[in-house]
Amino acid sequence: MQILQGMQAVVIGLGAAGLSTVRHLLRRGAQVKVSDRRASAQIEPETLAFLAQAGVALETGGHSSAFLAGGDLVVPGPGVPLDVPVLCAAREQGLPIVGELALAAGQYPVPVIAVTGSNGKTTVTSLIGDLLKASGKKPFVGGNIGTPLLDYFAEPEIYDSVVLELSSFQLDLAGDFRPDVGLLLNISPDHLDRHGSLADYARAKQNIFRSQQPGDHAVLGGDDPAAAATPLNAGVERSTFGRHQGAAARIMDGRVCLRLPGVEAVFDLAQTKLHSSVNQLNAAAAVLAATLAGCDQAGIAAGLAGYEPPPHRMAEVAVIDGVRFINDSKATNIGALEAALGGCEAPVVLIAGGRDKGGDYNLLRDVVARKVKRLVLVGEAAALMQAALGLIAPTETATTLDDAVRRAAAAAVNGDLVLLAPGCSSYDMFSGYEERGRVFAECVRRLGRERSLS
Ligand code: UMA
Ligand code: ADP
Repeated sequence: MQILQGMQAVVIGLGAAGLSTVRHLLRRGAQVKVSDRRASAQIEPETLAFLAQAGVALETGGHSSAFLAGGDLVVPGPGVPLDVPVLCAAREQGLPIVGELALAAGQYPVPVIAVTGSNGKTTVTSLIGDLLKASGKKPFVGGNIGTPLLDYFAEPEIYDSVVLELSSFQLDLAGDFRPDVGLLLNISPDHLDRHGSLADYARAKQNIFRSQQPGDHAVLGGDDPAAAATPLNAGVERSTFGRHQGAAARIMDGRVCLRLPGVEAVFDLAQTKLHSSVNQLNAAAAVLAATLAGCDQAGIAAGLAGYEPPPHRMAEVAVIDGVRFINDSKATNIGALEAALGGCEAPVVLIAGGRDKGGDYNLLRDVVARKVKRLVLVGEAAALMQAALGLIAPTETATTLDDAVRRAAAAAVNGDLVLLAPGCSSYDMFSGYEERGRVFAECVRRLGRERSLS
């Protein structure tokens, strides 16, 4: 979507992405209005001062269709559901509704690598960023990972490449966005409360490839049937990663074996922090993408060796009386929980639950039967999970996370794992997965101190 001088844009949602969009539109010479459902007292004073100084009209306390008057386009933030009344009104008025990704489409003057999938996006995006840096490049790393993707345009001269983590919300409104290298890691049920069906959610994810042209690269998680079956445009170069035969980045015995036309290399993950079974997959995806983006073997090896995984993902918190306590608070959907359990070697006491996202917990029956010796449920989804899994493993319900940790510790013996992998969002009890992970770690450490005193 070309922004022309003097166009009037209406931004809906003044979060991190919305504010970045406002700044971008102003840089491009548009007139900008912004609407947020929060009361103005809840908006940061510096944001209010910036908007006033830049002459941006602000509507607070909700979105009215009257605020659309005079607008040429509407840009909702990624967290704004596409069926809210103000967007329905915009559609009725024939106003284009474009996302931040559509605004960025065709604008990055450097190679773009974009990563999506239900799980592993943040790990793969940050790892590709590290592999590029270790190869001497200067990537902008942003998108759903935290730094809004339009922030690139504030200082484009300092970057020679762009690495983006993209959510299904962002890809829903992708416009003509076209990555040079696009990655679809896997597809499992997530955000069905917003997308309505798995088919619609998968379609949003597959939008990452919709505008690709001959010579562009599509990297697919070949072990994941839904990702592997993604249709691509004619002439797009397809390659896969995983444990299957024929993968361009194949995992064998804890190593990534890379085979592309003119390139053969092996990267051993044993001495890196990417040795877990899910992180082996993430490493293979990142190595493949970085190679397609022109990194050499030495840079990739150095990047893998120095990589520090982001927190709250399969992180060991403590070992108490021979029981390992693992924080995987970021496992916020069923696919992540399944992958976390699938990679556990010891008997697991699983702490799960939180706010339900509309997925089917019956999909977990097989892995729970194989790996879980006891299930401790918390939060709003406890009853739904109990109904699906209560007959598969001995199950109990806890009132708080502290209660859950104590119950789990009581059920575990030397050699077991206590795993927090909720399979749900955290918003019923916490401000986000980070707070949930921090509280879990505090509860575990407190228990450790009490045990050492007794
Ligand atoms: N708002 C409205 N009306 C609505 C909904 C929200 O006015 O109907 C307002 C809220 O009052 C708030 C703002 O919109 O002021 C929140 O905006 P947002 O939900 O679009 O989120 P941002 O703060 O802009 O953060 C977004 C991403 N959030 C979502 O997609 C929900 C961040 O991903 C991302 O890091 C950031 O842009 C920078 O690119 C977070 C996320 O949870 C990590 N993503 C989901 C996930 O990973 O599962 C998709
Ligand atoms: P995302 O950004 O897609 O949420 P993260 O890298 O933050 O992905 O990891 C989120 C959760 O998914 C973690 O709990 C982690 O254990 C799990 N996970 C990470 N990589 C994968 C993968 N390749 N397949 C399945 N689950 C994964």
